[in-house]
Amino acid sequence: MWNTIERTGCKFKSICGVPYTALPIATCICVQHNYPMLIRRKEAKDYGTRRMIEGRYEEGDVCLIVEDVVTSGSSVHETAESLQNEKIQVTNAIVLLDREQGGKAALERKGIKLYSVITLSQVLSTLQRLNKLDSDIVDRTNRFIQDNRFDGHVAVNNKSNSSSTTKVMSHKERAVKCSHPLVRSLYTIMADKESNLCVSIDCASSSELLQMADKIGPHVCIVKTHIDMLEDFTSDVTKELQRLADKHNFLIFEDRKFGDIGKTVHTQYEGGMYKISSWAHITNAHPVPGSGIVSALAEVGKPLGRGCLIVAEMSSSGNLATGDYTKGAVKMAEANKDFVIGYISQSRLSADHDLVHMTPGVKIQMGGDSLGQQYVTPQIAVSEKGADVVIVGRGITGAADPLGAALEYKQAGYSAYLNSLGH
Ligand code: 5BU
Repeated sequence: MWNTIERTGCKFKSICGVPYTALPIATCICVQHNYPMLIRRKEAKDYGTRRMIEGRYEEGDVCLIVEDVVTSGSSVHETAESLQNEKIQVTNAIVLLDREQGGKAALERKGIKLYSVITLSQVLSTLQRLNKLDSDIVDRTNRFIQDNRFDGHVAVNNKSNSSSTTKVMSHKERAVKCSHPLVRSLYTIMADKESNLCVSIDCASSSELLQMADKIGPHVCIVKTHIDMLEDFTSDVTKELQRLADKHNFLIFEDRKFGDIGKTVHTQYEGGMYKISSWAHITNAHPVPGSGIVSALAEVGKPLGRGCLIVAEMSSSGNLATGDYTKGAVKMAEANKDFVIGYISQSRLSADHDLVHMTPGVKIQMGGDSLGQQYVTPQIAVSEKGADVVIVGRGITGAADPLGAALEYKQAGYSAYLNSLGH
């Protein structure tokens, strides 16, 4: 919680825990970081001189509120009111877990910005990804949260209130409504990190790959690899990559582009030196061998909760993935949604919200390279080509300042997404 407070950069003079569960948390933070602690009396004040707020404070002081769980936000608000009655200012609150039932928005309406260490969707998607929670519980929990949102102090049933006019579904909505758990995880990450950016780290050195993933990881929803480009591969690289994926909350996409008969791809996906299925959340396949490729990869990947993208279109000039080939690819994905989570595409191919469209060939400087790659800007990829996720390689990894470039691509891709929602 302290790390989150520090990251927000918010300034305050004292700290007040919402009684009672947050009192020990506030106490520890105050002791460890040397802040005065204020205590709000919860009991009704029945005799005159007793103050509702105990501790050392002056009029105009700014106090940070600490809470363990926020649902409607009413406990935080009550504590803020007691402090404000003493002319203590409250503009920020920190909570360990935001149950995402409207508390954050309700507090914001009262002028209090709520920061959370973790949200309930993050908890659910993480536990599900690690196979610690089955999808039935996740579905029921998501449904409960959706149907029990708070507006002020009144629970609003979303079903009777769903007068949404936007045609494009938001990441948040897709995080709840999509059927594949991995897709829900992906959209949860995208919503939480406000990023529809996948960075493609195509390099020959393991340390370069890991350093770049560590640096750019906080700003992307996916890190894409070509693991067979590494000259010094050992299984430690993929272990470390998984650690970074947990640390920075991104998914790993091994851009293997399987393209052989079922029996062969089964072994290539599960075994060999790279053991791709054991560490890559997502991989992809060419549809050219027919649907046997999907069945074979699914045999390996489905029990592990993995997902596969079908390469339905390509970015390189003169490629043959067009017309009926692309149509066949679209059908193959739609018929195998238990394992296929979407497409690598250059246009919006399916109206099915369960299928993610990821688009490579993206660079702010349009044009191409000398070997046939063709680029469009992140704006065009999202708003004209219908990309849900933009895949950027050299635009970021080849920049003088890869972190600065990643932030620029993240901003460009995300604002194009917000525009598509009509925001
Ligand atoms: P670039 O550096 O942004 O050009 O890298 C693009 C990445 O996406 C690279 O790893 C390609 O292998 C990958 N890619 C692509 O560029 N175009 C395609 O149609 C497909 C994959 Br499929």
